[in-house]
Amino acid sequence: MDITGAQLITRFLERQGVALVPGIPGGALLPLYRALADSTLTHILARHEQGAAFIAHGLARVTGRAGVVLATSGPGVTNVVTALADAKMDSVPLVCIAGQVPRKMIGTDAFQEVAAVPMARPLTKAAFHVGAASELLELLPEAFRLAESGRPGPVLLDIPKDVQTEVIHGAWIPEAVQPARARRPDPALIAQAAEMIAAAKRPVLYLGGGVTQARAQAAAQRLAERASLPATTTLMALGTLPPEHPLALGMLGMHGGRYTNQAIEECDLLIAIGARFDDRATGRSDRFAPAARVIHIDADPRELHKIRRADLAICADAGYALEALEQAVPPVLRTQWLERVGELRRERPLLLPGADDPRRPYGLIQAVGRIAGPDAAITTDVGQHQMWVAQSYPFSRPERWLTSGGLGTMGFGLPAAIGAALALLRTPVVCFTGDGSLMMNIQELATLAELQLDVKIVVMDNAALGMVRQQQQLFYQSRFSGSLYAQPPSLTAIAEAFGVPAYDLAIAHDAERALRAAFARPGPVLIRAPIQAGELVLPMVAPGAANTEVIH
Ligand SMILES: Cc1ncc(C[n+]2csc(CCOP(=O)(O)OP(=O)(O)O)c2C)c(N)n1
Ligand SMILES: [Mg+2]
Repeated sequence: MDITGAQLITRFLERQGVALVPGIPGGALLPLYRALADSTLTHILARHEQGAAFIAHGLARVTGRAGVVLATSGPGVTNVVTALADAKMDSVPLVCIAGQVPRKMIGTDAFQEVAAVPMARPLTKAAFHVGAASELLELLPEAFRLAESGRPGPVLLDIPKDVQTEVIHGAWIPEAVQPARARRPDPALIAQAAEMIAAAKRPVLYLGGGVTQARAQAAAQRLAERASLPATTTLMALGTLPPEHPLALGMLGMHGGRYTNQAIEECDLLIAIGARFDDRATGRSDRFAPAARVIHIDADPRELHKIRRADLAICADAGYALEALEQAVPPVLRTQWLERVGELRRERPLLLPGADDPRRPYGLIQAVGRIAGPDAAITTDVGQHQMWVAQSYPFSRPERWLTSGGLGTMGFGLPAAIGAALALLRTPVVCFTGDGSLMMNIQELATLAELQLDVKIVVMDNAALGMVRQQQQLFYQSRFSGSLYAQPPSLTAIAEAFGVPAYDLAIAHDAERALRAAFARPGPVLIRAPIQAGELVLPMVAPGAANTEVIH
């Protein structure tokens, strides 16, 4: 078979089961867009490449399979960089297909030439320059294999325009690749871990995004129940034990409950699974879980001993490891420790002031939780609203909770919600955002209006970069520098101009009824919820402090 590089790309994507490809065309990618027009793939025309890439995040984070994003050379691919870095931090499988100037022009500062591979290399699992169309036969499946296997992550393919038009004689369409999970755990190490768990008096399970990635929620719950292990989750794993679960300790770290951080302070064994001891979770790491021995299980060997020396380190897929541990640990009751945890919960509860008032942050979030129901997918942007949601939303499906955890990228929420809604047709999708963050990819309202997806955008509008304002209030003598908007625009008018109907809770007599009305309306809706600029996210551990030195 004789086909061009561009045709090979689209034929392979079809075979790989990729149905949706967000992107934006440009000169260096036009041969691929020509082939796309003849394919069964559906192109999602975003309005900014970062938006396209975060739509791919939404697809990938919800389905667990690689999202694909198309970007042209030069500014197209530089616009994608933030989303690649975000995917690396949060272990999201992503394949970026980027155009490049024709081979003979590389190195001449040609129009829209950027050295994409060296730029992307530190931010990706792998970045490949495709030097000839025939190399695609290997590199296309390799890109997907790398993106989806072990600890997932982003991969970049840099494909010159003339490689896209080059004919490959005697070509074939490579077989689709299946994700290869990380290895099974060594049984001898699992036996050791089970012994340590059985011997522990005050163990705590510390579950991270790797558990979500492995879709191992049920195994995590079973292990916790069998061995009576109170379990804390990182931001990335919220919902693994829903808040009402008796063993759920909630989120740890900078904005975690005081009882949660105190339980970790007192634990004698910390069992970290698919978690990477991120500084937002651990606080000052040399004072994190000071009395504990540590078992650390992770798919990525580079995470083991990286921040905290583990007493027992196991390189394995979180799901396999949880299942093996469940088989290996003896059932125990641990009455004393669970009583102590109950006491901490009563003495140092996570307070949610205003939880019954839908005009205040926690009350708004809880009202949305009641209306959206347990199957909804939730995205956020970055800031106070993100942490209020993390603290108080009734999460029960971790794979439907999408937030930019490691990189903390403002602008993530709206495009990620579009991606989630494309993946989960007929499931409600809620994007909690801030007035600052929404502005960073607001152009994707046009994409959303065009697609008419069931995305409800809840903008918590405090006319401020609230999280920055909060830190300035708490740590910089309330000198508000660059964190307050002097002339906030009308977000409802902007939404309507894009073709997205808008509701303003500022003019609603009954906020919860207005919310219900907005959610009942099919298709996209933006809901503006005014929030007092002085509302704080508490508790808070100062950056660099120990988790027990907390402002509350
Ligand atoms: C791209 C980007 N730039 C800057 C920051 C730093 N930052 C973190 S939170 C925040 C404020 C976010 O404001 P908003 O979206 O309105 O949320 P709020 O905190 O007010 O709820 C800023 C500027 C960031 N996280 N991402
Ligand atoms: Mg704000």
